[in-house]
Amino acid sequence: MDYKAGKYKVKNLNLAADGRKKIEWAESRMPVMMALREKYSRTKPLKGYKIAGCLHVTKETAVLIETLKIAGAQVSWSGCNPLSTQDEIAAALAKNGIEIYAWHSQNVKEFYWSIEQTLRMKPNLTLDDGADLIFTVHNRFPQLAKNIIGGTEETTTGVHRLRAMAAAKKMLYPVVAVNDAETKWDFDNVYGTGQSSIDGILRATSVLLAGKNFVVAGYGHCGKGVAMRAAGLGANVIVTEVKPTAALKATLEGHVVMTMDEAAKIGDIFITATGVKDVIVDRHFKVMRDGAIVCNTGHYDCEINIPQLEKLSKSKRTVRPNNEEYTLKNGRKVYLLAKGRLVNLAAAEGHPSEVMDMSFANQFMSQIRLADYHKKGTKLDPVVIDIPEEQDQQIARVKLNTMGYKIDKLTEEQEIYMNDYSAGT
Ligand code: 9W4
Repeated sequence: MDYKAGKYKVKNLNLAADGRKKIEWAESRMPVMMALREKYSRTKPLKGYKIAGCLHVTKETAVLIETLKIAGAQVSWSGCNPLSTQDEIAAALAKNGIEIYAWHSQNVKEFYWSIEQTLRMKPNLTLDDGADLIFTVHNRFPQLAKNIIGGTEETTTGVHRLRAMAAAKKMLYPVVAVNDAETKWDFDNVYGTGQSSIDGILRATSVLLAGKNFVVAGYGHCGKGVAMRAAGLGANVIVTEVKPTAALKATLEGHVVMTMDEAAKIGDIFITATGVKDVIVDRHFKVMRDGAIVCNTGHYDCEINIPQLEKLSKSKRTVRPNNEEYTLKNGRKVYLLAKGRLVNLAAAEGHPSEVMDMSFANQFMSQIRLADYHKKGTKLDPVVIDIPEEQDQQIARVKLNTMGYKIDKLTEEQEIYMNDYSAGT
């Protein structure tokens, strides 16, 4: 471990060169962040502001952190999940003078120790993914809240917890719900999860998808993205659902819909994306084809009932990284990927940088907006704040520009026509 009090604690500073190459790769794929960096490197709107951040230490997050610094902020960071920290990225950031406390496989005590270190600078802004930093301030260091203008929160779960806290009037400062921006959740879930889940399956198995029966459980945004990409690779997509409208959408997208009891008998590859437990259980495993592949891309690892799979099996062995072969008592083999945890994160690299580009542009712009409110003396209530529609449109516009696409603009006459209710049909 490399440790310098008040500066960093990371696994190994010698990994910095490798980490820097990965960060540079992410930069080359994150044009919106780079455009924002260029713009705000001159005006430095975050000068004088201290930001404590608690978010996955990845190559994309490094681009966010360094952009905050270039915009003038003093930054102190910890990871928000001990399994997501990439030690080479943490090393590269520490080497570049970023205050950071993060290493892979931290235990719970080390995890909260790291968060505490980031609070020693007495931040004016917080940045979260999962709200652990916000909750640490509220529960253990509430006196710090008087210096805090506001915070930003990245995820659905974090925003959910914060709304409950705001309803109970327990929030000490306002927090922007970054998750609820359309350029965040829609792109993360559909295109990010869609591609990275297929990526995880391919890295763990290297199977051909064309011609396979590919069963997607749950046709929410994530399931829709995975189904779309599997179909694009030539798989026969089968969707299982409990919600009639979602199932109907799946059929109109060209997928076949059936119950899991039916799909279990004919599927070659199964992926769960439902958010509920026990989607694939023992009666399904019992009827599966020999060689069936089973994985999960939902948030929790209980969608596939692994204890029941263990019970049905006479032996198991690891055949490839993130791929365990279970030999059932009926003689058939079932392959479980990434121990039923999120296959796109455990077996691949999560959302591609191009997708994180927009999520983190929302984080960055929200931090700037909070600082602007402060500069103007606007006092915000301690509630959950939504991202304004203009920010979504602005980020999408910059993204399109960087991709080289131009779009049309309404003429004045068209605007009048659109808003005129007197003209009739
Ligand atoms: N990563 C994660 C979580 C658990 C986990 C093999 C089984 C989320 C969002 C972003 O949670 C994240 N468990 C693992 S690896 C692993 C990784 N294993 C190892 O055995 C347990 C996570 C956001 N994000 C992207 O999606 C892309 N860049 C980002 O910043 C990152 C990580």
